[in-house]
Amino acid sequence: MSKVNRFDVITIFPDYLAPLNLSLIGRAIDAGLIEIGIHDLRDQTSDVHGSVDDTPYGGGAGMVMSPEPWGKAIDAVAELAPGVEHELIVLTPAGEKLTQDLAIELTSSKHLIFACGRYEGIDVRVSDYYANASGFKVREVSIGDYVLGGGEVATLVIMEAIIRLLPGVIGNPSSLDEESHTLRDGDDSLVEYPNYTKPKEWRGLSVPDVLLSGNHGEIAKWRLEQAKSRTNNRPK
Ligand code: JCH
Repeated sequence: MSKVNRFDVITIFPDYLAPLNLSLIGRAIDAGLIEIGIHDLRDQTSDVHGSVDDTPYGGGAGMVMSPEPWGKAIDAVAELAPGVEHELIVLTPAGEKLTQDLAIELTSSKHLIFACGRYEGIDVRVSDYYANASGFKVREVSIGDYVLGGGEVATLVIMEAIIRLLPGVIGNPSSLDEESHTLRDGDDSLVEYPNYTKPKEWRGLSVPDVLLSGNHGEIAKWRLEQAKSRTNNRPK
């Protein structure tokens, strides 16, 4: 299966994406596993002020991002990955919720383009236009039911969730299918079981005896029970 190898992010705050050069993602870039481009939306404006927003039709508070700078920016970054399908991710609190299953699905895309709005968001005709443009797939995505100031932090979250799944990015690939939200009980995904490491006793707290028993069957059974009770007792 083909995997993502190019990400482009369009934003009016390119510095917000600086953390992409650190840690796991930075190493994936340095190793040549992925390419990332960060693009300033204002580079696509023609007026001296670099205007990217305007008042909403129909009235109401706040400003809405104008469609044309977005159209120019998206057309330009699409040319950076010729001959593959472009998947445009528009961040919005109203989008499809990010889950581990969605992150896994997005690893199959060859070119992901993240549109990071600000203000009250982007004129919806940008999503509508590219949804009907040949060579594009469009998704509106949210990372959870709370309101951020813009799409940049949501993009960091989604990119990290995807990139750590790509072959070669994590040293120990078996740690991927054992972890939180991939542990399964039949069809249901479970949260992680609790972890312990040395020392055996710390500030009066002991490691459960079963984990010191060397009995791998009992350990697996205990971990599954812990994961189930944590899943069922988690608030909301
Ligand atoms: C965003 C905003 C009030 C939007 C502008 C662009 C994503 N999960 C998640 N939470 N928040 C976002 C997100 C993504 C992109 C943008 N804003 C700010 C503020 C709005 O309506 C009341 C909509 C927020």
